[in-house]
Amino acid sequence: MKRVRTIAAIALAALLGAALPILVVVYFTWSRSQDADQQRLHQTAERTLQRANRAYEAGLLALRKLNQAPVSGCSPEHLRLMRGLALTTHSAEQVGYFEDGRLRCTSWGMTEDLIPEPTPDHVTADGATLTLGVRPVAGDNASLLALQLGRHDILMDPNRFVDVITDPNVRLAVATPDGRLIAQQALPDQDLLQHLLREPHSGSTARTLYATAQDQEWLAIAVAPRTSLLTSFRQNALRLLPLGVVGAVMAIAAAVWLSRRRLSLRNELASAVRRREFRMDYQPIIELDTGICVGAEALVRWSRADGTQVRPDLFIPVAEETGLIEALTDHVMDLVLNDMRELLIHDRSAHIAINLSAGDVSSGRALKVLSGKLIGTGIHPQQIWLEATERGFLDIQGARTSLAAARRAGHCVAIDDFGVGYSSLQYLQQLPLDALKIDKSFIDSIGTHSATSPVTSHIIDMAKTLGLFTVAEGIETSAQLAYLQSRQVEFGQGWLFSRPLPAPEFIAYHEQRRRQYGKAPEDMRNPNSIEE
Ligand code: G
Ligand code: G
Ligand code: MN
Repeated sequence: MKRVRTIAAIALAALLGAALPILVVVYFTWSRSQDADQQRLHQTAERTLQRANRAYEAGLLALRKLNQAPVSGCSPEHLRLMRGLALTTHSAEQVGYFEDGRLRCTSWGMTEDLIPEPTPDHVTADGATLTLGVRPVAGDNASLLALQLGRHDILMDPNRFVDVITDPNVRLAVATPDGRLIAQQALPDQDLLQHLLREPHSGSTARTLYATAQDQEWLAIAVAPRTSLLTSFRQNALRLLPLGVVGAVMAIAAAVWLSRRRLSLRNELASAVRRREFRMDYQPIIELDTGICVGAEALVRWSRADGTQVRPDLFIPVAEETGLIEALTDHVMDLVLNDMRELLIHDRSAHIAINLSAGDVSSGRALKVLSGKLIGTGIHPQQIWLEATERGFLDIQGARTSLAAARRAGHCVAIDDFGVGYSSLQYLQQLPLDALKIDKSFIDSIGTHSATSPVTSHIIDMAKTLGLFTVAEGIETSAQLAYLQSRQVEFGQGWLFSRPLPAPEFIAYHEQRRRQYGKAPEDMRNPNSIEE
């Protein structure tokens, strides 16, 4: 069940981890595409403006030449000149000449019909006039634009004004600055067009992007549907998506790797517990006053099949999570009793401290198991101390019951890693304890500052007030030792004395210390011990 839940949680994390890079890429691609398209559209509007101006100026140039030519109206030279300019001016379809308000002749020749001079729709800044929807005298009857200056006019195809090479999805329009439409490429949204003619600006709607460009003669409008945005988005996305995919794959790989490591650690731990692949190290505990080795703390060691060591602070939490801790604690007890039986029988003042996990403490199960295992070994319960961390006291009622039972059975009970957890003084007072182990972090602070951490001193005072004896953990320097001795801390362990040792080495160490410092005094024993 736990496994299924872990896998589900990991899968969810992997999914989120994978989705995030892709979403980020999509978002950036989208906003990049939108910006890029808007910019491109604006450039298109600018180019349209230039195109309109070129067409207009070509017409204007031709008109000026005609007006300045020293020829009499509709003379053969005049007609020839008009025909020549109609042919050479790119945007011109027809050139015309007015006299007395009538069109008298054109580049096609003399006019029979008396066509009146049109009423202009617009006057340009150069003083030329524009008339929309004019039909030529000859040729097809397309609706043209008449540009007139003086007596001459030029009929132009308005499409020349929007003759810009661009994306086929982009539609263009050109108008006068006051909003009179000159030409358009069938804009899909005529309402939008009207709006832009009244109020030129750039922007977007749900379905389109649009941009305008303007100078003193013309207003150019470019409109693109968002579908074209989508294509450029797709192109951008195609370019960027591999990045997102790589990110996603990396996230998934990391999640899978972590989960497999976690799951494989669980599986490996389960089989290690089944196969009993653990052994114990023993870190000597020294009476600080005399230097005698009074016992050791048993520390579990797991060497994997490949020879690598896993630290207990890594696998103990996993064992606690998976319920393997009970079997592991049982195994630890077997190992300790087996390793230390001879030493403990030989030296009744010696003890071994066993670490209990939180579950072991609150359930009280470990104690029953221990009592059963001790029967027939010849080891006194007084020689086995139990260490419980503050996490074991969260269930204060359960802790009190099982600790009291442990003391009744003759064991000495210590609170481990004191000061780093969340135990309150009130709890401490309520618990039936014998000893307090001062965490290494408080010992570390001794002598490193000009004044020793007041907390360390406080913890020592507190232990004394509560009638507990103290064990200092992680003593590394003689300065620390001197301080602890001056504060009458009873016991200590640490690299200054010895690292955790395999059983035979610890037995040798213990023996050597005994010879060096003499026999342990009787009061080294558990104050609760019942003498036989
Ligand atoms: O010496 P070492 O690095 O192995 O200790 C790491 C931590 O692992 C210690 O703080 C101790 O609380 C925990 N630990 C060591 N051995 C045991 C054990 O046998 N049982 C439990 N529950 N914890 C242990
Ligand atoms: O159960 P507990 O948390 O007390 O376990 C003690 C841990 O501290 C073990 O991992 C042990 O190897 C480590 N240790 C013991 N003495 C010293 C010491 O003097 N210095 C350092 N750095 N670690 C120590
Ligand atoms: Mn400990």
